[in-house]
Amino acid sequence: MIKPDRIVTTTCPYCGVGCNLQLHVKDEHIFKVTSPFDSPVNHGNLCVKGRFGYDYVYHPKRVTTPLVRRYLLEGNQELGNRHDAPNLGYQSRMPDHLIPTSWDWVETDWDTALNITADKLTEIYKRDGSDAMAVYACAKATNEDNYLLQKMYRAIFRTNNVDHCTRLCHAGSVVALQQATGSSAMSNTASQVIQNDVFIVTGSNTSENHPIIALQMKEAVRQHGAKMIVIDPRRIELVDFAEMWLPLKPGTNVPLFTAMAYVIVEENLVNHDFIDDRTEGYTEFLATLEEFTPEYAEGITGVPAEDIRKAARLYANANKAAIYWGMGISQLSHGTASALALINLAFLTGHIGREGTGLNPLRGQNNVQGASDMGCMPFHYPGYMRVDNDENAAKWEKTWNIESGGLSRKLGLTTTEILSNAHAGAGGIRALYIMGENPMMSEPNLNETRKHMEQLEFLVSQDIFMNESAAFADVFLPATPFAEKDGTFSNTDRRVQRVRAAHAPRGQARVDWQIICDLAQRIESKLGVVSAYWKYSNSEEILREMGSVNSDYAGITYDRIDKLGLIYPVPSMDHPGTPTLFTESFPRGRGKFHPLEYIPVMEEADDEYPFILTTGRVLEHWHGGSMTRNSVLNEAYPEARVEMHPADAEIHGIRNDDPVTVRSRRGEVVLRTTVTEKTSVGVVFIPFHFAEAAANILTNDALDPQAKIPEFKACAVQVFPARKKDLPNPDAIVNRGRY
Ligand SMILES: Nc1nc2c(c(=O)[nH]1)N[C@H]1C(S)=C(S)[C@@H](COP(=O)(O)OP(=O)(O)OC[C@H]3O[C@@H](n4cnc5c(=O)[nH]c(N)nc54)[C@H](O)[C@@H]3O)O[C@H]1N2
Ligand SMILES: Nc1nc2c(c(=O)[nH]1)N[C@H]1C(S)=C(S)[C@@H](COP(=O)(O)OP(=O)(O)OC[C@H]3O[C@@H](n4cnc5c(=O)[nH]c(N)nc54)[C@H](O)[C@@H]3O)O[C@H]1N2
Ligand code: SF4
Ligand SMILES: [Mo]
Repeated sequence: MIKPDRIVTTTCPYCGVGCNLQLHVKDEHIFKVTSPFDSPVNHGNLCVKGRFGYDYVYHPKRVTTPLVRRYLLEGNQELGNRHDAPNLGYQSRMPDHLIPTSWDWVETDWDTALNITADKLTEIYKRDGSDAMAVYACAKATNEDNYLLQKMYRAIFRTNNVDHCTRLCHAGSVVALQQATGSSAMSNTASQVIQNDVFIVTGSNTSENHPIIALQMKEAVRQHGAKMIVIDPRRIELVDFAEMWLPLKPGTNVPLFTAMAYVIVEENLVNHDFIDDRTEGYTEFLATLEEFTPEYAEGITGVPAEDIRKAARLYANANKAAIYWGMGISQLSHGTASALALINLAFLTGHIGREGTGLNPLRGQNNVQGASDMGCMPFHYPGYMRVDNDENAAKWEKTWNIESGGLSRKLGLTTTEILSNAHAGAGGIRALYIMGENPMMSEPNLNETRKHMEQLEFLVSQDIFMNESAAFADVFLPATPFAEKDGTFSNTDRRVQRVRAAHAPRGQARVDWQIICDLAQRIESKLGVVSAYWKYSNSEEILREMGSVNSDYAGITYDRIDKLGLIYPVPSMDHPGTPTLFTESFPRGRGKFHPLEYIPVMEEADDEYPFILTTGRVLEHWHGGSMTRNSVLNEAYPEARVEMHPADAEIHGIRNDDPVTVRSRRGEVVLRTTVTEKTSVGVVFIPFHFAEAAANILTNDALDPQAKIPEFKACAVQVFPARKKDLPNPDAIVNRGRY
């Protein structure tokens, strides 16, 4: 047995569950990962990613040297044409027409890379002003990294064009929860699921995407007698443990959940005390319920009316009931309405504000909760303080040593808007800074996204891999992954936990927040200002600065969160944390009912495009694949597959493993078929992890009008047999790239 030099306790870099990891380090390498049995979140359990998925840290393709394009060194603008010229490595598996094969990367030192970055950003800012500047923050990076990134853009470039992948994720849930309660996080912790008598899991493939929470859900059913209702178009693994499964058609959440509300009202299962004491808008809501009979919903959703009645009774009659949800609610052009439909149910029954109840949007990325808390959003400073409020702005102006009135009060652009506004001329985004995101895999309609990327005048990528988006960048700043940095992540329970470095950065890579501080000072000196403070000696100082204004984090110190973390709000140094929200009231006062109407998905199946495509994830892979496809996990799931129901496969003469072309109105991909009853008739599923058959070439970029989240969960496609030789070769890249 290998004896470790040291064992470092830290937090998993993958999903929002936030499992505690012990990294076993020998000779400056992690060689094994275990988990402490007393960890509050996962009790020693880990999924395959947490246990085995750390080796991307050492992958030969990791970039650990700053890179700039040759034209920037030689000052030759001609070479800066994004459209042609030879391919020079660092490329991805993406089809050729989607990657810029143009420019030459040159390895350089930090001084050169940062000076060029500071020069270009300053030049563009001076010429085109705040509105030309934008930044994507990173839900993989720490709270400290993210806080400083938005500080740099707000304090120096005076813009609120700051956003991150939360926009593509729980944006619908966040907007709905804000409107109805005034808060946007999970109301209860995931581990309270064992206290539920009844719980609904909807739009969440929990076993693959929050595996350790799924374990607790199964425990709730098997050991504590809870009844689980799964509402999902796919036959996900949790269905095996469920009391009921309601397989609704994609995009029909509003009629289904509103019909449940209809039944609860019709059968007088409502909690009148809760409605009187804690809510408003009930009468207006009632007035719109009339049309949502279970029979009407059956016609739209395909779920038998009797099942809708039964599910409504189960949920309403429970003593303690909760709702857990995911992307099947949020990622629709009516994502906000879908989440509001769930919130209405909790208000009707009073299943909120107590332990073992609640409204629980399971947050996805390891630190998406934290990046949002840190103000990496276009409408909010850290702590969800609106940017268009003078009092809030004044607090941050004081903290950042900025003249009164200096911070922008103008709401910024969202992720999707930032890219679609990339153009020359008035109001155009000219410079984009991306810290650890991959829009060229994660945005919908990639052929369109590519056009936007090409419109940028200057793009900085700060990442650990040359991902599909960094291929468009002018400068690449090599950051360190979780294993090489200190800081904190905030998980889906709002638990703030420590991240600890296992060893020093590889090569010349630097910690994200240190890159930002260095760059910010160079930019300030070029602009001739010295305002905000950038000289931190450790990451805790950064968190303390943020917590001095954001009261949710006021009582959080590294010492206090050393072993167990703390669940915010933690308003003072002696406060024990707040696992259950809304026990007395909602942040907006009363919870607000919202009347809803049914709006179909933007693109329904028709004769020409007869299948509905839904996209999502598999257990072994992570999003655009930068991490997991550069890991041993890729061997467990090496290629893109489309799932199709046996009945559809038979009609179309498609067998398991056959290559097929999947085509939408926006593009096409070729991949192998998995014939399975996991998907339903008329619906095909593609995970979006595979650049060589990128699901987002197909998806629709229609947005939810309020949350601006794209409709990743439904678009119309054709599926037809393809030739084997048209299948992409997932290994092609290995020979093409330099790393
Ligand atoms: N292995 C792995 N785990 C991950 C991630 C990853 O990439 N890989 N990503 C993380 C992130 S950022 C996130 S946001 C979470 C996402 O976790 P999930 O929300 O579980 O994500 P998806 O895989 O998109 O699955 C969405 C579920 O919604 C269902 N669905 C689709 N359409 C509808 C609909 O119209 N109504 C309803 N009610 N359901 C529908 C799908 O069938 C599927 O079961 O996972 C996190 N965990
Ligand atoms: N079709 C379809 N598209 C979707 C979705 C879907 O369900 N279907 N889901 C959407 C959702 S919910 C999400 S959250 C988005 C995710 O979209 P993205 O956030 O764009 O995807 P990731 O692949 O997680 O990108 C993270 C990047 O951060 C880098 N990285 C990792 N650790 C660090 C670090 O410490 N520092 C820095 N600087 N970089 C780091 C990784 O190498 C990687 O390139 O995708 C969205 N897109
Ligand atoms: S459940 Fe999430 S946090 Fe836990 S080990 Fe798996 S990926 Fe990591
Ligand atoms: Mo997400």
